[in-house]
Amino acid sequence: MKICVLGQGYIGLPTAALFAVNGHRVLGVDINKKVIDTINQGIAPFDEPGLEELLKKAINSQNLIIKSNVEEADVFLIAVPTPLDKETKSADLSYVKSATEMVYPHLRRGNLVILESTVPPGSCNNLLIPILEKSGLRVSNDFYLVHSPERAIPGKTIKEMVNNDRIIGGVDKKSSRFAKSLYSTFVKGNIYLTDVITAEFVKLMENTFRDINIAMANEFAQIAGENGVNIWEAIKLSNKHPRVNVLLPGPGVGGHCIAIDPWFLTENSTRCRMISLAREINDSMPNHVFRIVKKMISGIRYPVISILGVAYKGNVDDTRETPALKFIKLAMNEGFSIKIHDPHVKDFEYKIMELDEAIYDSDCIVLLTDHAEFEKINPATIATKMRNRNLVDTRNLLNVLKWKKEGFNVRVLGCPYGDEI
Ligand code: SAJ
Repeated sequence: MKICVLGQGYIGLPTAALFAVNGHRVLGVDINKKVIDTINQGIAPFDEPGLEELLKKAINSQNLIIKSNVEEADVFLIAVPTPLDKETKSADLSYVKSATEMVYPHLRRGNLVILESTVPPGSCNNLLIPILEKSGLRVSNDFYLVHSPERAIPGKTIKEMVNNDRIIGGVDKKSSRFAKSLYSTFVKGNIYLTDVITAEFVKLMENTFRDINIAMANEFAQIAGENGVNIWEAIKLSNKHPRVNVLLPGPGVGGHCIAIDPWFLTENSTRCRMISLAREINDSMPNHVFRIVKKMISGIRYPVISILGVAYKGNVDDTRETPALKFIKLAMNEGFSIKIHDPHVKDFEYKIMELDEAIYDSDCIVLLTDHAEFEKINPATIATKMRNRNLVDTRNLLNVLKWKKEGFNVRVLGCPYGDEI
């Protein structure tokens, strides 16, 4: 099959490479010239374990080429971003729309169109079909259409793309079956078929489920601290119950999915209370962390904070929707100086420094991201370079005893003061 994959980002690129190494001829399309050149040289434009190796294999097989224009193909797969319009809290479908506009002039009888981008329920029917039918072809009669939402978690994208179960929602059974046979070339998980709107809804439910459960963990963390309970220990024990699985608290929810998708579910509804409340709780976590920091270093004039980690989660270089940004803005608004270290992130709104520079003359380290590198930091070498020895760990990542031994005053999110072990 010839497959044209529109969008060469976090999902489109690994998907294109997986199809290519499994024998399909793949044309990857992107609007960014720099991304096109980088990928064609076999270099991954972002950090993802195993991606560069897979990409090299795909390029060497001569089954993958990246260009800026769509061409005729058997299958068109759309994997472009669907950001949140922050003012209206609704999906910005402009990229999906323009990708679909790029497809329809090349659409031929018997083609399959797959939408992988996350969209509000009804988007395939209301937005995609009318654009695709400008080709003069009719959906179901002349071409096939499915929504097959991606489910892979950044950091394990390739493994999960291959091994996770997949949902395919077609406009009709023929569309679903066509897509199933195609994905079966690399998906080892089960493939479940449904209708298109159910597939759209299921994807949003999954991420909303996670968001609500993280909000619950964040609320538990705040109550635990007030009650003299160590939340990390309490979660560990709760999760020994066979039907309980409490997630972990943190400085807030970031990333391109969980912090956004719940709004796609609520945008056409007037009934949503829990979903928006969970968003509110998670969005308020940077404020909570900042309150902890302020209390810890109150009285210090011209306070300097060193932030460890601005990626939205550990071991990735992605800062989209990172809660670190809100924390930084809150701190700067109150006159705090901020120095940032993140071993994964290259581009960010603020300067990223080496560890030594970021902690030099600082009054407090605030760990926001659970990068593995931070566990290896030796507090003894840090201690002498700081102006005051304070540490706030929002991920329960560090060995508190070791830091205390070096004279650090330590606070861990969700723990009463002095009980962070
Ligand atoms: N987080 C917590 N506590 C937790 C788990 C996560 O605070 O217990 C935070 C993380 O630090 C991060 C945010 O939540 O800031 C989201 O991280 P994540 O690892 O939960 O999820 P994503 O956004 O990287 O990927 C999610 C996944 N969805 C689900 O697990 C339901 C992934 O499977 C989806 O494919 C992806 O969204 C997507 O693209 O939709």
